Amino acid sequence: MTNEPTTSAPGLSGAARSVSVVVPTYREAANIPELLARLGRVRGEHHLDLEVLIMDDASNDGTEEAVAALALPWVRLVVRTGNRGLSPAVADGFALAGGGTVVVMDADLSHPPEVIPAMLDALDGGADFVIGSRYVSGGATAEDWGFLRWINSRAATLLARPFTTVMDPMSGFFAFRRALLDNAAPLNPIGYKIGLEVLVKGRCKKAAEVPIFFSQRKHGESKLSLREQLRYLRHLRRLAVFKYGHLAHFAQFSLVGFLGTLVNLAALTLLDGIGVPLKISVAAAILIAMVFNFVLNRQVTFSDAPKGPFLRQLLGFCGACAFGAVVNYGVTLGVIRLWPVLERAPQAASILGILSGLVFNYLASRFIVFRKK
Ligand SMILES: Nc1nc2c(ncn2[C@@H]2O[C@H](COP(=O)(O)OP(=O)(O)O)[C@@H](O)[C@H]2O)c(=O)[nH]1
Ligand SMILES: [Mg+2]
Repeated sequence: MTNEPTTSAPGLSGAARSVSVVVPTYREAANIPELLARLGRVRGEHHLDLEVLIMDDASNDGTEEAVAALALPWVRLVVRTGNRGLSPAVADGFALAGGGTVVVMDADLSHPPEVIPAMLDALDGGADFVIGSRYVSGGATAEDWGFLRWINSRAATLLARPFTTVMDPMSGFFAFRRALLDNAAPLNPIGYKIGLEVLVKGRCKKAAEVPIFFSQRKHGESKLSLREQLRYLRHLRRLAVFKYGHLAHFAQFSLVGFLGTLVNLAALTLLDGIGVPLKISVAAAILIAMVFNFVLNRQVTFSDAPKGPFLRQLLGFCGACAFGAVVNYGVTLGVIRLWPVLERAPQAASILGILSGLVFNYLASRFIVFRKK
């Protein structure tokens, strides 16, 4: 590729602003005419050099005919057959986008195209990422959105907090300068939230939000499934590792340890309740919790490590934990020896011991039991 000057250089006032609108579609034929009519109006009224890339996953529902019938020279339909999915479709759109600014929006008319000029203004004003936002003042969602979907969206938003402080990071309506992608880490769009992926991997510093009224989709149905929501959790995990490295792994390891404590207590309660002798209940509960922790760490925390033989890895993990217990013991007693006043409050020393044991367990797990290739 050559580096020709374009009319889209940021801040080049007067020249038409060049924009590529990427629209992922699957079975949206009924929405295409109105979407393109409204985009066409925005294009004309604001004198935008605007192209639309419809990234369709071979819907075979009349989408191709609907686009062909309108015969708009600024609209391009790409029918994809491989690597299906919303995020891959959008990522392919990025690669084809010729405009200096990229806008991503849904085809189902939930996202008002009329807001695009305001989004461009925000970029001109210094923002590096602009969101069409439901949750800033002036924004709203359609009335009959349903409580479940609302709470769901809110919870998902809260979970994204460690990565961004914007109010609506889940939005599928967003804009950024295409050049942002040149310096971004490789995108790994595994889930629905490609906007969040760009925001984090693009290391955006100044995100802005433009309020939108998020309408109920007019035709067709949503493809957002429960499976997508589980993939969202995996997506968050990857972003956490990208942004926080070891700290993210350590946090997961600690969370697993906390859950293991609950499992330990629950197992003890259960076994004791059904009359198992205490000495056996205590030992069995510890064992159950250890296996629980092992499995979760193997499948989740250290899923990036190659899976060794199950039993051998389990023994390694238990060995690491046993050493961790020794570290805990040593640190606790050491701290008490250092500050004899703590003899009356051994819990304080014990907390330091537990933390040291945790860190030791983490290091042994990460670098010995679940080491990466
Ligand atoms: N290319 C492509 N687009 C998709 C796919 N799934 C959803 N979309 C499009 O992505 C946008 C958002 O999807 P939608 O079902 O409305 O999700 P919701 O708004 O979260 O309910 C719409 O324009 C869909 O047509 C897919 O697998 N491939
Ligand atoms: Mg939708």
